[in-house]
Amino acid sequence: MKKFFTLLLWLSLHCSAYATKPNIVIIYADDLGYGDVGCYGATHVRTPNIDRLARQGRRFTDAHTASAVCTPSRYTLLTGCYPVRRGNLWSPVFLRTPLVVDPARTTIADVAKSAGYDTACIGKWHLGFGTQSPTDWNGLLKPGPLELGFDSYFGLPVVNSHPPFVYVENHRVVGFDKADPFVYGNTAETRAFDEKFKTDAIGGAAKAHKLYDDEQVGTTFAGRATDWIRAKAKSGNPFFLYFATSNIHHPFTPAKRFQGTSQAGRYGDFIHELDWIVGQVMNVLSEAKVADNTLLVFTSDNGGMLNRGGQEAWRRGHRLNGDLLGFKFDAWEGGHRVPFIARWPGIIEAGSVSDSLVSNVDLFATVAAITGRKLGQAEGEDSFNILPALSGEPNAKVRDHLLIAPLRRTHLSLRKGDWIYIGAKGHGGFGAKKVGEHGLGGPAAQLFTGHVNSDIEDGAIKPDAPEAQLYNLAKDPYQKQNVIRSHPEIAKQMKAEMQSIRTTPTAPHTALGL
Ligand SMILES: [Ca+2]
Repeated sequence: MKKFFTLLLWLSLHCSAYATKPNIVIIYADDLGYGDVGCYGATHVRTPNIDRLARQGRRFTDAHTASAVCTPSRYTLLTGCYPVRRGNLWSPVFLRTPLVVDPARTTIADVAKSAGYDTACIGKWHLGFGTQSPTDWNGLLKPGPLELGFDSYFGLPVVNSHPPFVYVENHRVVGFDKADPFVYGNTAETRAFDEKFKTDAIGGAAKAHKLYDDEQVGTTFAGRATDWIRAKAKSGNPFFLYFATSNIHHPFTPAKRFQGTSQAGRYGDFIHELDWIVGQVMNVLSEAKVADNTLLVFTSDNGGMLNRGGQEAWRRGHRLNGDLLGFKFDAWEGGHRVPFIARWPGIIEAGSVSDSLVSNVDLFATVAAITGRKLGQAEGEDSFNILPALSGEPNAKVRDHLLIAPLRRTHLSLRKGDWIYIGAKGHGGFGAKKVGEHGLGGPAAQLFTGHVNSDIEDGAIKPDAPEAQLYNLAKDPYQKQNVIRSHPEIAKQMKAEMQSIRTTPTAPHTALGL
């Protein structure tokens, strides 16, 4: 067996040696936390398809998104570059924001495209369109996904919680009629759901809005993705699909058939729909007889969020991020440690578990390695090829550090070995203080969750808490004890290294030590 994996490792390093270029499908869930699926410990939801994927592939326990926030996390996946290099990309973008990725930059889709792949993006975009602010939703939405290496795009242009609540296909809003244009400042004709916001930011375009039914988004995306895979499998050309689901971002709007099916409220029901979507993709790969020649990666853009749906799930006993401290947006582990499963029959050992440190930023160099695309210095400059950890020994070390960006720039963090250094006190994310508020998080949330941290007392940061934080995750995975005062030299070194990485790209595109 070891010889087999050594051979695979050799192949992974001389990757054009793959006889047939494998298809690559990345399912990028939204806000799915470390504890949100069965194979990562969830007991109040059922995820038979995702669990089956883990049994057929490799499940990672130490996978992190390089940002704890939707937009910068997606930027990182597409570019293989830390969002701190992109200027002020710390927050989600909304309907007025131009495209945040420079079309001149090489994207993961460009990498696949240049290796002869057919490429598509289906689902949530959330990276802006065009070059002007505010975005002209009545015109051509360009540059967008098609200018970043994707042959086609269909999906939700921003995010399911914020307008416009329409679909976009390639360069146009679906169902757009110039006789009934979008009008900024009007109220959209769209269904109301809790935790769906700003419906008065843009209106008009009644027909386009009518085509968007919140409870049909998951079904629609699954249909589009499976149709595309089926067609491409028939063509015989290798394909690359970036499939970004709306599940499980608020508002929680699963189709009727999933409502009331979980023990974690509407939050859990939305996970059930996500699991069904993953099952649809797995089924179509099998039916089209391409499952054996497809790398299927399932992961999330950031950790679970303690919004109102998350609070309801928590009350019912569901633990969004398992026992990890913190939530989406945070520098704490709950913000960015995510499920990450990879299946590639015959290449990735079925049912294996890896504790290697990996990140979404690494998918870029990994896709380049698989497709045989050589990378230049300015392409995917923070991305490591994680193939040795995918296809080789489960605990192969592919990177020893990772820069992690939460919502607040003061809390930029560096993971190095077992240590994580966080540049300020507290969580660095959303900070609403009352239960029932959408943005509940940080120290105040601990009165609700019962989390324990040495810097926090009675839901507030202690007056004498240190200015920054240091945790040894091997000894203290749930970040109960900030040990920065016991290890000032480690903190000092990591702080300096963090600043150095900020200014200097880090990755040689290969795995560490190879
Ligand atoms: Ca997200």
